[in-house]
Amino acid sequence: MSSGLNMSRRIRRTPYTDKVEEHGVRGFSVVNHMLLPKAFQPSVEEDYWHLREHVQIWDVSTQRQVEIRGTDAARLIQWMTPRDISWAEVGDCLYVPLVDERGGMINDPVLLKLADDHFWLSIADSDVLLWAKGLAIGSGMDVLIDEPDVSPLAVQGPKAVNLMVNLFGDTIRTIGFFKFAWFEFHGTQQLIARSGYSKQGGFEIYLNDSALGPALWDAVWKAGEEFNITPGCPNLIERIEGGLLSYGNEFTRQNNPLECGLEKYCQLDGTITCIGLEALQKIQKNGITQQIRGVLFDGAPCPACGKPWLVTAEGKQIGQITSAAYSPRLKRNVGQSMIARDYWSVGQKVTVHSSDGIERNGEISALPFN
Ligand code: THG
Repeated sequence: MSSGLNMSRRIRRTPYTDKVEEHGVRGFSVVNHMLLPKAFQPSVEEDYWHLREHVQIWDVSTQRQVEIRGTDAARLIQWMTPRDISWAEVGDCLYVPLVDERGGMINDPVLLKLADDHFWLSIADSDVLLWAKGLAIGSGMDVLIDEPDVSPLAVQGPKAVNLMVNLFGDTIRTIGFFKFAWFEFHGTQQLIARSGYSKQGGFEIYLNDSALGPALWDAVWKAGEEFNITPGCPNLIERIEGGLLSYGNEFTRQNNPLECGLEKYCQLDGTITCIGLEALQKIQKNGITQQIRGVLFDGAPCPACGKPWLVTAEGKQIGQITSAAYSPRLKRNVGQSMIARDYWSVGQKVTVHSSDGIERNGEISALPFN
C-alpha cells in the first residue's frame, strides 16, 4: 500500500475499507486505532473544489461512538464536560469539549442524545472509552459504557441534500443543523444527522450494522451519480479555512478549551459542576496566554506540515503552525496555530518557518478564514 503503513489487526479496517480501496484511495491515516482515508483525487486541491461544488462520500468510521447508558448517564457526561448539557433534547447533537482535572482537553466530540439515559460521544482521536470507564467505576456510577458497532458515513457538499432526498425521501430535509432523526435502510433503522467535518453542509449516517457497510456505500454512490459524486475525506484546505480544529494537531491535553476558542461551550459561572471547573475558572480569571488563530502566509504552495513549524515575530517564537495548506481560492497559504497573547491580533505581521527551509512573510487572521 502506498501509505507505507504495515497493516495489522491493531489498525482496524472499517465497514467501508473494501469500497474505498476499490475507489483507489491514495493513503490512510490512523485515528482511534482505525483507518481514515487521506486522499483520492490526483490532488487535495481538486478534492477541495469538488467538495465545494458537488457532493462527496466519506468513510469517517474513525469517529467512533462511546456509548453511555443508564441512570447516571447524563450525570457522568455533565461531569466530563464544562458545556451545560441540561437543556439538550433527544435528537440534538452538541459539540462538547471534554477536559481533565487541570482543564486540559481530553477530546472534542459531538454528543448525541438518543434518550434521557442514552448518549453517544462521537469522538476525535483519543481513548475516551477508557477515561469514561475509569471515571464511572471510580465514582460508582450506574452506567454501561461501550463502543457500539456504529460507523459514520458522511455525505458532504452542496448537493448532499438532493442526494439524500433520492435515497431517504423528502423528510430528510426536515432535519435541522446539528439534529438527527431515524431513517429506514434495508429494513433497519439508521440514525442520520445534519452535521459533518466540513463547512459545505451535509449529513452523517451512523450505520449501526457493519455488515451493511458495502450496501450503504453502494446505495449512496448510486443516489449521487447524477450529482457527480466522488469518494473523498475530510479536506485539509477546507478544514483549515473553515476553522475546524483537529485534536492532536492544533491542540492536545496541554491546551485548555479557552485557548482553543471553545469558551462559548464552557459554562464557568458555577451553575454546572464538572471535572476541571476550578482550574478553568482560574484560567479564565488570570487570562489565557495563547489562543488558536489563522495564519496567512506568502510564497509558493507550502509543503505538508508533518511536524510543527515555528512562527516568529520580532525574532521571538510566538507560535507553531500545526496544520497548513495552500488555498487555491485565497491564493495564499493558510495555517492554524496557537499564538501568544501579545501577537494574536488580526493583521499582526509574522514569519513562518516552513519545513522546506523558507522564511515566509505572513499575518494573523481570524478563524474561519473568509
Ligand atoms: N462529526 C462527528 N464526530 C466527530 C466529528 C465530526 N468527531 C470527531 C471530530 N469531528 C470532532 N470535532 C468537531 C469539530 C467541529 C465540529 C464537529 C466536530 C463542527 N462544528 C461546527 C462549527 O464549528 O461550525 C458547529 C458546532 C456547533 O454549532 O455546535 O461541526 O465532524 N459525528
